[in-house]
Amino acid sequence: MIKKTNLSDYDPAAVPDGSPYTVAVVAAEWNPEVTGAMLRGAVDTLQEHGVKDENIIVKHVPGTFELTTAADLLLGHDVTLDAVICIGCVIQGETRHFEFICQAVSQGLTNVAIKHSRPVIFSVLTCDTLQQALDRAGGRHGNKGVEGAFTALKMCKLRDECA
Ligand code: DLZ
Repeated sequence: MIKKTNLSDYDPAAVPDGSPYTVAVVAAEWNPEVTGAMLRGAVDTLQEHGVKDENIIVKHVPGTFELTTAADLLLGHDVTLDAVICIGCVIQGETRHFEFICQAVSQGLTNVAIKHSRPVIFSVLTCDTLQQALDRAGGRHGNKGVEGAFTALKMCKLRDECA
């Protein structure tokens, strides 16, 4: 049987020291009870792993669709930025908007990461219901903002190793 793991139950000792890094966290304002909890989880986790307060840059964008532009602008503006964690929550509605936003942001963030050769973390929930999202924003399925933070630090370390 394959063991299912919840990344929020991570081993803190396996996360690299964050003290050398500058990390931006961008959160979408749609579904703020979800993205706010993920943002807090991400920032708390970065701090717990040694990222200095002055090296944590928090920005907000109107919706998940805007995460791509924000990540590109931040990485283009600041060459000392080591990673961007992008936090959003898209919930299926009556129209096909959901599909277009999810497709655009997943492809868009991948493109931005490759363009700038720096980690861009996809902390975007794509859910059928608000409850599914809350379950993943500090609920029974952990906090995907927390997972975004330690993923960012692991990717920063990998980038250092490849320099
Ligand atoms: C328009 C829209 C819709 C319908 N749903 C969501 C959503 O569930 N989550 C989210 O973050 N944003 C949503 N948006 C807004 C888009 O992301 C975007 O802000 C607008 O289309 C303007 O570009």
